[in-house]
Amino acid sequence: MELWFTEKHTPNAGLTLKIKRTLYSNRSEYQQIDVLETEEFGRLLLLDGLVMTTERDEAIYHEMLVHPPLHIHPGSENVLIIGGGDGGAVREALKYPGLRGVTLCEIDREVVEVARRFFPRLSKGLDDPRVEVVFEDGSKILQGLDNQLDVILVDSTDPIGAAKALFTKKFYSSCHKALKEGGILCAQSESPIYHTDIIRSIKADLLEAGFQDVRFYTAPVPTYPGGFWSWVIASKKEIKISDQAPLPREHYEAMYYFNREILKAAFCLPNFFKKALE
Ligand code: AG3
Repeated sequence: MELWFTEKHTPNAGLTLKIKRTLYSNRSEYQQIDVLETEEFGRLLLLDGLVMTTERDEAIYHEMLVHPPLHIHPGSENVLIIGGGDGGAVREALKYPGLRGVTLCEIDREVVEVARRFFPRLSKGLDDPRVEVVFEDGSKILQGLDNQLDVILVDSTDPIGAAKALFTKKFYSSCHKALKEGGILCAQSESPIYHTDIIRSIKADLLEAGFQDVRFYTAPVPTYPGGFWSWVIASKKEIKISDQAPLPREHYEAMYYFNREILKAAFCLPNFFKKALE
């Protein structure tokens, strides 16, 4: 018997993967969590039936969530990651020698436990002494923070359920307040193929929340809707893509997707995306 998993991206299209076996399946306090072993993409993490990450293409997503912002704001000392309980974003952030501390704020303790058990390549950074893991609602952790953070990274699910609050003007305003003068926010911002309405409202809300410069960039993520993904950087001052190389050379060589040419190229948007943002 053959087992196949499908995530529907619209009522009429989706991604289908052949499954070897189910490794984990449980309803946590917040969501349904499943880990499946696929033929093509290695282990697959699902939250509420949506693809969060796979062993084969996670590096593209996590490198592209972390390195563009940390190259645009080199010298960052502290990073707050909201969501991202699998640890992939933490792993990438730890590559910066100047970094003093990373706080991971994940709402669901069970996601971190599952990542530690089934995705050691992603979660390995969580035990680093520079990392603090906090189990809290990402929209609440910013309360009371004022002018304190260099970088906030939002590694959320789609804007449904618990993550909905992370796509609001209110949340962006508390990020703006929590960030230092030159601080930046970088968030995953869904698929340019299917979610241009969401992308447009992210842009409008970030500008209304007070950010001076808001720019999107893209990369392919084969297992996400449309196979093509976007991220947004919001800055309190003009975004400048510097020529600095803040990482030790061996990290650039070992990366799967990111390099300094990609850093510039990723901000060049296709016409349909530019028009959607007008
Ligand atoms: N964060 C982005 C997941 C969005 C995917 N959406 C979907 N499959 N419908 C994933 C967390 C990885 N650290």
